[in-house]
Amino acid sequence: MKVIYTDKQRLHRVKYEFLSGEPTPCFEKPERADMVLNALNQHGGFDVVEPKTYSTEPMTWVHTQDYVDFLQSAWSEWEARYGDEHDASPYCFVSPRYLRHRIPKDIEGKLGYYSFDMTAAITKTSFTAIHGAMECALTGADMLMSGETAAFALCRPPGHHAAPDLMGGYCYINNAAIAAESLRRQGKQKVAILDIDYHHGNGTQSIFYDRDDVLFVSIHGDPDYDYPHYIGFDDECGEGKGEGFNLNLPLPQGKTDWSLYGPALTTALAKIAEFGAEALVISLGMDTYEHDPISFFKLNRRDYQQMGEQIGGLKLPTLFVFEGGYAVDDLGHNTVAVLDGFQRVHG
Ligand code: OKP
Ligand code: ZN
Repeated sequence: MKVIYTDKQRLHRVKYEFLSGEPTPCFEKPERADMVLNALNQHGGFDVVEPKTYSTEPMTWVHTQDYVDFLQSAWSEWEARYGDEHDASPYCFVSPRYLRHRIPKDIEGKLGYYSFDMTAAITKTSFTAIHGAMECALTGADMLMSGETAAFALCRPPGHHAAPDLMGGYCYINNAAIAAESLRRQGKQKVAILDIDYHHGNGTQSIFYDRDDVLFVSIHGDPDYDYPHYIGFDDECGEGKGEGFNLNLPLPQGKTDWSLYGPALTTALAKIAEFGAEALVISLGMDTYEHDPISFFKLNRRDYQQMGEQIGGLKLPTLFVFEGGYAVDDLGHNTVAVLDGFQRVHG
């Protein structure tokens, strides 16, 4: 299987996130991708290639132009005002209640306007990494169009929380959504996105919520108890034309092992088959692992192999797009277990 990766992703390294009121070293760090690359090399059979070059224009397929412009200029606006000592980060947000949704002129106001949490800070070189991650996903989509039956875009930073004009959850540009849209634009009539990250892919859901040509299915921790808290419930089914083309399968924190996860995956894959997908994009988050430091499912290495096998059983052209996963020591081998299981069945 071809793996698309660029060293540009290293240029995004945020210092801190704030957990329980304390600055904590950011869980989403460049070493995550290193661990995956190491495990892929150790396993063998994977061909790691550089992405092709794309302009920033595909970002506007799923994001607003003003948001893309903001991402590009945020650091220089921040630096002009605050210098380069701290990462650019919001402190205040536009609640949907009582406040006016107008774009502020000041950078601190803009950061809050375009964010839904405090985990997506911007550094001097973040945009280069964000752009590189999108290039990996687009290259993967192009590979499927030119006859590869599967590929893995090793993207960082991740993307599934990024909505049309919102960053958050370590995400800025929605790599999986852009890959799915690319497949649509190149002729795949129906594209399914299966999001198996521990956290609900709120950004991807929002992007495709009113569409019937891209099915979104997500298995994740129950948002009544977990991030992103305000979206990802099972009564969110799509709207307008998109009604019936969004499926959320929230599972309980703490007690979700394979005995609960396996049946949910079977339901998800049946929905994708019934939809008649011509291509599949997997938002591959590996934070469902039993030892993940910020998540609460109990999956293990064997389960990941099985997960891959079940996904491979759909026999669809499949692009894996990397999302979360923070148990760095095991992250690489777990990721390889999914891809290896997939290949055994899918070929
Ligand atoms: C990004 B991805 C809970 C803190 C949650 C944000 C998690 C972002 C996950 N106490 N922090 O989906 O893996
Ligand atoms: Zn996650």
